[in-house]
Amino acid sequence: MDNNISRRALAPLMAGAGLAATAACGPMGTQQPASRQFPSGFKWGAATSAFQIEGALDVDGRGPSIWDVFGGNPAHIADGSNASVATDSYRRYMDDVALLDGAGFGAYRFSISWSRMLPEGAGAVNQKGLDYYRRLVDALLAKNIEPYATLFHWDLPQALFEKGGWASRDTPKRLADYSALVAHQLGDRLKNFIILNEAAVHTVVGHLLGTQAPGLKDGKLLGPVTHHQNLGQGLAIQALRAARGGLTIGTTMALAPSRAAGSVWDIMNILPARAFDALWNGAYLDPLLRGNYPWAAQLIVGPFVKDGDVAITRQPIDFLGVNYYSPTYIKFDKTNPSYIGPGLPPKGVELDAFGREIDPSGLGEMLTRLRDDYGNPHVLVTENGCSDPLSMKASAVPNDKFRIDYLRRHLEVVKLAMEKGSPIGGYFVWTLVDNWEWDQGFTAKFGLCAMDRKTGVRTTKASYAWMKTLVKTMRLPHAEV
Ligand code: IFM
Repeated sequence: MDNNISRRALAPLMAGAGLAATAACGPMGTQQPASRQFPSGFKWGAATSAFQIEGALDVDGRGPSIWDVFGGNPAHIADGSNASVATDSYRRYMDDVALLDGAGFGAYRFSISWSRMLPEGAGAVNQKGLDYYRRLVDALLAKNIEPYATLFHWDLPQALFEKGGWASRDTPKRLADYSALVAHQLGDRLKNFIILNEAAVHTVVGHLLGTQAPGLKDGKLLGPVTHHQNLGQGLAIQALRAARGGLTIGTTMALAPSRAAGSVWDIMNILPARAFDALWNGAYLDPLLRGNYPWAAQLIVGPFVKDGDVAITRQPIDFLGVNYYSPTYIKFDKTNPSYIGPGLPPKGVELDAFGREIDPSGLGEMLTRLRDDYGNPHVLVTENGCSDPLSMKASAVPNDKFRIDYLRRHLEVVKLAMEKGSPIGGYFVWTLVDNWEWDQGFTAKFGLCAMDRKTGVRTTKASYAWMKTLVKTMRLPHAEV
């Protein structure tokens, strides 16, 4: 791919890259599971990330991240907002814990802000930052909610970016050091770790399209940024295991089927769609689970892979986190050196507020591939959800039937996959409270709960009550007629 692909064109393609408001999520049939009863022990949770919820960016010694810099420029953000308050969760984390507890969730996926722990990305620890995560973890444990901490959810410390960011071979080592630090300091109570969040999105949207931090538009960065995140992940897994035993370690990927755009007659779209699959899915799955790169990804990462690297990227994991939103559509583009161009979903398909196609079968497709082609790893669905219609207004949709429908249909696919032999241990909704959705600012609202931005007060939506019943009964309701 080249940096002449516009963000608008790729918007329907990618999780993590949102754009035009079209409609909220709506109904569509899927193959039904034999039983709607989830097994006991199945984990239910909600997922968030530090930069999207914490606020308090310059409080208690936190250092800046690349998102402070990129998101601090109103021109980069749809509504010109910033994350200086977000959902104020640095101060209001007990409100979040109460909501998780109220829904009966047994797990919470949050991320640790690297630059709150290590303001320079390395070196001296910020004790107050550490204390915050200790308080959060303890508050969760007090309510029997299992903490799952993501170590890198896109908010690279600015100091490391200035030393080369993910283009540098040093950043993987810094990730490993930071991971070891978290394990040493918090691992007595925090047992579940997710190393990376959606590395493909960070690579492509942050370094090629430039519409998310660090805001670069340089196709030459695809190779090093992809490989160094994989390398850092491998080193971080090793570092966590060396730091202490008894940890449960995984990572989270934005998996998406890559489909040839157009009709069956558009056969020239097939090869670019396969190549995109290799860059989006294979370039992260294969080094971790197989110890190599798919052929098409080799072409871009090859020059950066040193002897011994793939032995590091391939690590045993306890679970693979699957984030799923929609399939991608790709077409042949002769103006692009890679011949990969963004295509559109078929006409008439349902789109969510982000212009992402709503297609739960795409989740089923990726779960089947994990089962058949990748050794059937233990899976947690670590993100899935949809936004209210995008709006500059503060108000959310309290009776969010479209979200209930969206969650139900994706959960039918999860259950079906389990019945076909996929070891899926849990499901985390994205997200708990409407938060700061990156370059879309506050215009997108993915929460089970709304928040009054003036008071910080949270109110539950209908989907929260629906999830609460599901968690209690473990039984997936049928569609309301
Ligand atoms: O908000 C994001 C999250 O940070 C990563 N996955 C997709 C979500 C919704 O766009």
